[in-house]
Amino acid sequence: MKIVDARVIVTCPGRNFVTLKVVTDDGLTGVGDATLNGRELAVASYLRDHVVPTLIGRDASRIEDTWQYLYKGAYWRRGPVTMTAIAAVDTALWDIKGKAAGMPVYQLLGGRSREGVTVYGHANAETVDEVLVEVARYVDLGYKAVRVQTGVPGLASTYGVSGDKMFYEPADAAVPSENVWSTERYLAHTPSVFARVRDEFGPALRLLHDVHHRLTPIEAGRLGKSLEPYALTWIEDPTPAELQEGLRLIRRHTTTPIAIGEIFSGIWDCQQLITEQLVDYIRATVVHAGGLTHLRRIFDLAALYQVRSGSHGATDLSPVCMSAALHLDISIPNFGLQEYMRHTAETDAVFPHGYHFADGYLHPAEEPGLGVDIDEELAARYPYRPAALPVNRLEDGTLHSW
Ligand code: KDG
Ligand code: MG
Repeated sequence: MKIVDARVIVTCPGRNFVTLKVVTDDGLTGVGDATLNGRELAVASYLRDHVVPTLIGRDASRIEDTWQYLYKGAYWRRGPVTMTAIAAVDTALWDIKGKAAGMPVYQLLGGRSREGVTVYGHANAETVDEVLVEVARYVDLGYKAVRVQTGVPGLASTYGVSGDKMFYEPADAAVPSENVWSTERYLAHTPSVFARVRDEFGPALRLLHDVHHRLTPIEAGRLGKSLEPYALTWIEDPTPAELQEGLRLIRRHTTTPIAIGEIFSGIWDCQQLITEQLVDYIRATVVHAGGLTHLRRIFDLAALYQVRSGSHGATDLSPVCMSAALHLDISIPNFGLQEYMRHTAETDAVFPHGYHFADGYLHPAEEPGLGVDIDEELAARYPYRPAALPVNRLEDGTLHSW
């Protein structure tokens, strides 16, 4: 089963996606997501110029060996561009292996550990009154878990709060737009949001909140403590995590669970967070953390330390990534939650897929492989458009974490 072709497809059906399609000499094809929001063309070039030439003639069945070849062989290890490129190849090879075996990929990963993948949606609005309506909308759709974000009184705009409710898109301009941030205003406001939401929806609904890396560890400890009465499932990215030991400080001050990892590209970004039990959920995902092969390694380590998965699933991760993530989610013992931001109809048409949502759960496709493809003709109708994520400044103009 030799690789005879590998194509990098860049398309923008409403937002940019990069996809790798691998073809074998016996006519099988596999797809892998290679989208790195705001840095798409860097990964496209990495794949086209440096990876694809090494794939031609390679045995498509050798997934682990190919992973090691791309990781160790490049000399330059880790980093989001490299790990996203490796993820695309790895995902495409798992897709091919499933098709060759005549089984959905989750069967090759050990089979089902649950009936469905519990997902959470994003309720966001400028005011608390408005966000209650958004939460109700998710509850009516059957969701068991909802992430809640609101604007902050006194701030003109807040990352994570958008006009378009179901298809939220943060990469909004070719040159980054700018938001202004105030930790003082945010910490004063946020507990009142969750007091209202908990009061309105009762104890059973799982509530989550994303801090988008805005706080220092001690500020995050204060936020977690102030949210304890509202029993959140997690606060996400309370602080940037390059300094893994920084999470110890948050742990000393609050029992609110912590989820972290959507920008992680591999196991070395989180091994201390996991082995010291400094987080409760690890949010790394297939496309940015080296594919199914490497993400499973992270989740296996996490399982030893009672840390659950909570994979990133925003709109900038294509349906190819979502398809792959669901095969892992349904099979691993320590699954926690899966984020699910819906894609637009244009995106769904470019990436026909077999996974479906029902009553708060996503279900992976049952066909051989990952159960997703890219319609290359349709994709070609949507040329790349530069789009970057916003940056964030404090009120005095200091550049801040986002
Ligand atoms: O590309 C960045 C987005 O995917 C991210 O900001 C969304 O924080 C996010 C989330 O949790 O979905
Ligand atoms: Mg997030």
